[in-house]
Amino acid sequence: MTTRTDEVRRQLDKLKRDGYVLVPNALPQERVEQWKIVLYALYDRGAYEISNGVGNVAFERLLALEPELSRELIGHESVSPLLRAVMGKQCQLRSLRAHVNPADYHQEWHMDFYDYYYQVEKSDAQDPLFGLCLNSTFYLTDNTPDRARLTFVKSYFDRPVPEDLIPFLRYTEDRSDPFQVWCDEQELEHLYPMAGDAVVFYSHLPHQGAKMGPDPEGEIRANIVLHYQMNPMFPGINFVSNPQFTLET
Ligand SMILES: O=C(O)CCC(=O)C(=O)O
Ligand SMILES: [Fe+2]
Repeated sequence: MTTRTDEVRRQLDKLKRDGYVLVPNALPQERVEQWKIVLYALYDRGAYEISNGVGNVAFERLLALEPELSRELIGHESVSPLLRAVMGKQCQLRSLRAHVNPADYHQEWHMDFYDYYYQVEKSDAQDPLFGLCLNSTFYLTDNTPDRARLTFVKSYFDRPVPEDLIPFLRYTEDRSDPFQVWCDEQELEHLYPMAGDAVVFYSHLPHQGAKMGPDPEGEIRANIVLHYQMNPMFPGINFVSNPQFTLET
């Protein structure tokens, strides 16, 4: 019999080895259905912040619009052992955003944390802290191999992409852009998260979502992405002043 502890250990091993792991059955179907109703209604009303050329439509304000549903996803029990193992008490929510893909969808190869390897230069500091981010992406529709996928470039968990590609680490719809071509040529791993599954991964890994054809009726491809960042000065750290008033003000 595989216990929950065995399962978490296996997931953590995979996360440590490759930088990504699929967490099956993270959300019950009932919750998946609730979220789909919310997102499809927002989409029908045109209440989204982004609609881009690769087919992603994004909702950025769910914390305000759906506080109860959103709150439950923050440090959700299905992914919290993984977040806890990597970030411990330094784990802080950075952003929560959902996507639907109503039309053709072939995402640009990207990292969510493009600047992970370039933080020293970007911060222009003598002793910068090195930030680290994790994604927990919850899928609301089935990504079966004939229908859709999430793909990672393998073996780039602990090394940067070749230096000559740095200028091309940005949003583009041009499939012949050098970073796009380079990713296509690497060893890849396709994940097929089903409705209710989550994928936890380091945000600096190159990845790409896609769908193959039209969605089944009433099943627009959808997901919710929570980014977490390391906060070394988390509120529980002992310091002479309390930052809360200042942060909120
Ligand atoms: O599955 C997808 O559409 C891509 C998801 C993604 O880019 C992310 O979770 O950061
Ligand atoms: Fe992403």
